[in-house]
Amino acid sequence: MAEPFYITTPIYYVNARPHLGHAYTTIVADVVRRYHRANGKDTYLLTGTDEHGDKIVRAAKAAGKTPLEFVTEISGLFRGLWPRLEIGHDQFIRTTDPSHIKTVGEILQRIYDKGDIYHSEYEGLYCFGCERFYGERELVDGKCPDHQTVPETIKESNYFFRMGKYQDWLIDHIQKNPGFIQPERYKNEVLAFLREPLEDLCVSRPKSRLKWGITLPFDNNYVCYVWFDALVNYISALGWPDGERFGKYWPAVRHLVAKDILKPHGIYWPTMLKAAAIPVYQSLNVHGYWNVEESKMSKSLGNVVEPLAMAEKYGVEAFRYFLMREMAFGLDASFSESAMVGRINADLANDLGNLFTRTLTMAHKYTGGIVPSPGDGDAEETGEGLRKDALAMAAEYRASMEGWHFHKAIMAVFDFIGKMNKYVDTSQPWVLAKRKEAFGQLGFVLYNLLEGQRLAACLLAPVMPKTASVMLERLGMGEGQVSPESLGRWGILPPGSRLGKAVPLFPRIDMEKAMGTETAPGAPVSSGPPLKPQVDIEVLRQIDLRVGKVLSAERVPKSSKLLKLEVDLGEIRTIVAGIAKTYAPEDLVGKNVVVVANLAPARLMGVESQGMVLAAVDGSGAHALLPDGDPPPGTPVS
Ligand code: ME8
Repeated sequence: MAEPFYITTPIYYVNARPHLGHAYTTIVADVVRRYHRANGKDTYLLTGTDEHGDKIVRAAKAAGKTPLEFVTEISGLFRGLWPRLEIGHDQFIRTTDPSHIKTVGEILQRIYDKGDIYHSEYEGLYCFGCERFYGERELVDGKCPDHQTVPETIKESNYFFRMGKYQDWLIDHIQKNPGFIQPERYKNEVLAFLREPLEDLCVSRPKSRLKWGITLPFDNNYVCYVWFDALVNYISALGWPDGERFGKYWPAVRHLVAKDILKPHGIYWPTMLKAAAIPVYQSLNVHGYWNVEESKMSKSLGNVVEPLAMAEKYGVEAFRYFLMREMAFGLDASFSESAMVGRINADLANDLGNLFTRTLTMAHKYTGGIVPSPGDGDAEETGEGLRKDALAMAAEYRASMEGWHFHKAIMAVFDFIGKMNKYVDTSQPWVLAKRKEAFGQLGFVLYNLLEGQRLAACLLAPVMPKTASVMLERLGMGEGQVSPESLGRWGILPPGSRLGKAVPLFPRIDMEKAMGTETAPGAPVSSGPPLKPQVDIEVLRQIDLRVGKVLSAERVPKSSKLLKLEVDLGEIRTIVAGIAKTYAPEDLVGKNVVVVANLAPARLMGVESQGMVLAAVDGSGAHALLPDGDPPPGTPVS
């Protein structure tokens, strides 16, 4: 029976549309799934949406919808996005699914019956943005580290999970199972946290404050804390306790998350499982954060990357390739469209694409479009090197994929592609083709090149499935070509089989045109990201737009994107705007801009921004809206 391999993504909050970060995690899950499936494992990929809690209620209200209407709509955006990014999930779970709600109730009841959930009065510091209590030592300068707001002291009667009781067990488990949390730095982070006494976890919210949640089975006046509810998705999806899939895939599970949710996954979840007497998951795999042009991705900076827009502009395969190649798993990375275009041109169009067309064109010209036999060449003369390089590369690739070092695996393949390009130059098939006595040699060289690309295609298939499929089809391999044997062996391509015609795999992108308004050649035309859900006029009226006159402007140190402006709105505000790529500071002084005047202040690169300048944002930068005439500062915009 095939070894089970269960991989999960976080279930994403439906308070906002999917962005680059969500796409990255889910693409990684898909790449891992495809790799292990090609290696003969029985894989199962779970993703979904996290739909309860206060955050969602507030977002639904702002959109003028009921929570259920709202979550159904946004959840649909996530569900609809994944197939368009070539992600093949096996299941999409929603925390509003009745079967999930039932399982959460059963787990709560089980832990309660065991005596590990108790009722108590609690006074603590509560961050409404995070929907949780904070301990003093978790705050930074007395503020929530995520929201930069001072938490409110609230006193409430609530239910608590005896998490502290499992602290020693958890430390021991992490130490005895080295791959339990990886990479190492995140394991160390969890262990560092566990050096202090672990407090019990508040797992309820009174219905007087929050109704949008799962009612506690033992007290109708409370709903379940959203994290306790959400984490259970990983087993409710499999039909815990006696579903067939649960029996098959649990606990062979690899959870995949970013560093923002290390604590719930590294501490709450294993202790919850332990308390409920369910085997603990196999591993937690944690990646870093994508920034955009070195700034944190945020709505207020207007730099949120829409995955679909990128994939439509540059092609899904190139987008997947860039994300997997650019980020070292575990570390932060920076996204920029120009870096992506650079990589597409250098790696995909030049190195891979040219090699592929060059080789097929030569094979059609010199061997009549038939895979030649390698046997007739002189290995000494032409170098056994390529075969050895290929096998060493395949081994390095495998070790890197198994260790979640995806960028290294890809680098190994592209290093080999570079070697093949050099091999063409040094072996000079066009010279061999001129000498009859060198025909055996020519066949040997061409076979090596074709077989090398067959192997490269198989190894790149998890990241770029369609490209790999086109390559394999042109190389004369039929459907279902990526088998466990095909990934580490040489000599799979059968001599005598017919080759397809050369096709350009990745057209070169004109950087200037692409970064302007034009779309890349060959890519479907996109007229900007899809429209957001409709809002009621009342929602719009809540936003106070004003004319402001820019009094002064300067660059924000260490940022290529941000300008710090002093703006007169009738009162003087400091506003940080992501428009430094489009405007020199002196261009803006004396200009009128449109400002969102009632936006909550936010810190950007250490500067408090007290509003937001409206701008049209496209691939070339952010173009501020500059009203005509000279309306006085503070004039409302409607
Ligand atoms: O935390 N870079 O949902 P969420 C990389 N519902 N990955 C990013 C990212 C970035 N800048 N931003 C987000 C929740 N992500 C909970 C999870 S699980 C039981 C409940 C990705 O919508 C990354 O995977 O805030 C991160 O962990 C996740 O989105 C957070 O998604």
